[in-house]
Amino acid sequence: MPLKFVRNDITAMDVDAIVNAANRSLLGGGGVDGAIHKAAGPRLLEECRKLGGCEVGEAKLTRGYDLPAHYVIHTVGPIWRGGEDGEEALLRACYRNSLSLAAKKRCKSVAFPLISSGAYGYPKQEAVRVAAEEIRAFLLAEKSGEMVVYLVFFGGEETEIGKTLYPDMESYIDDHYASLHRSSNRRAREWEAMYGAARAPYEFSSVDGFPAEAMAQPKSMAQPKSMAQPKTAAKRAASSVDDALKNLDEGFAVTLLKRIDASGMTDPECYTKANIDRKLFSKIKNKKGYRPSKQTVLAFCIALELPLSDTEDLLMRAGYALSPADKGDVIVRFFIEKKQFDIDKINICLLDHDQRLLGA
Ligand code: AR6
Repeated sequence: MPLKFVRNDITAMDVDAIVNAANRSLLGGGGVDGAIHKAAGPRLLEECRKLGGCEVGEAKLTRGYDLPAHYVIHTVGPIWRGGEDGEEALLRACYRNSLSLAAKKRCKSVAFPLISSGAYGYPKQEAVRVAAEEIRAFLLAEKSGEMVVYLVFFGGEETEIGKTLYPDMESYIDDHYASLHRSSNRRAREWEAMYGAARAPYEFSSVDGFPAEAMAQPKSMAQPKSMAQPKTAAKRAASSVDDALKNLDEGFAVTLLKRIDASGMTDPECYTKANIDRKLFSKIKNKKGYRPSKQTVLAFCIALELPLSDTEDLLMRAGYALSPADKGDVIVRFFIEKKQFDIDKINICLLDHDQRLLGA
């Protein structure tokens, strides 16, 4: 049921069906169409010849032949003519019709390229928005809840969604992440001058608003063995540790479930919005001591539209913190501060910056 953004050559994807951005003849062409025909071998063209072409917005299915994918769904995107020619409705129809063909064939995994966004000139970030909206709407309505849909970005393809929709994002990253690295480099140089390169520690300066715990400690601050505590003091420390353990805060799973109840969402509404599949959610809910990944925790925070302080609390309960040393964290923090909780937009910005994506 999740929508996943990946960078890949679609012909290499081992899924039930890949979608081809074809032309109306269905007899092959350049771009992804050419790549699919080349990888599938000549039998694909033979089958395509029997299909009698395809109208814009519609979709037809063939076998995948030499491809790892079992099927190819051929759809014909609109040519971009400035946006006043019904392009968006036609592009939406491409995704809808391809997905319903895939569902009819009981496909559990489908991969799409960014239809129309190459030779047909559809502006890339608009093409991504339409694709993500249509796929998500389909997945929300899907009865079986089993399909995984990939939106495939090719090579270094960038959507620049961050730069265009959020022009202040790059300067935010620069202020919170790049400046940190600049100052850490400066500190490293100072240490090098004093102690030589071999001893220069990995040290961060404090950065506005980020908790001190998120900062790495220089190795030189670790307590030497000779400073170990005497036995009685150790005993006292042990009993106070026991006391402290008795008063442990609620763990991640309990807090998450309470927050879902408080939000008014059902569990499936929440994990779908978080781009998490049912299996993972039930692991979190039922498996005692299960520790989800940081990206999973953040996905729930975004789905629940939590403000920064609550996000930090939920992260902490799973043993994580937002770090200024992590570009992905800085990007997520930017969206939370802006109260922008669209996980697809966040993931596309993360992908543009080569960071790990939220959710499944
Ligand atoms: N894997 C994944 N995505 C790819 C691949 C690949 N191997 N190759 C290209 N893309 P385009 P369109 C991306 O031009 O705009 C053909 O000649 C590419 O970066 O393939 O719908 C047809 O026969 C872009 O994001 O398709 C039609 O005549 C996306 O696929 C016409 O082009 C779509 O680019 C269709 O044009």
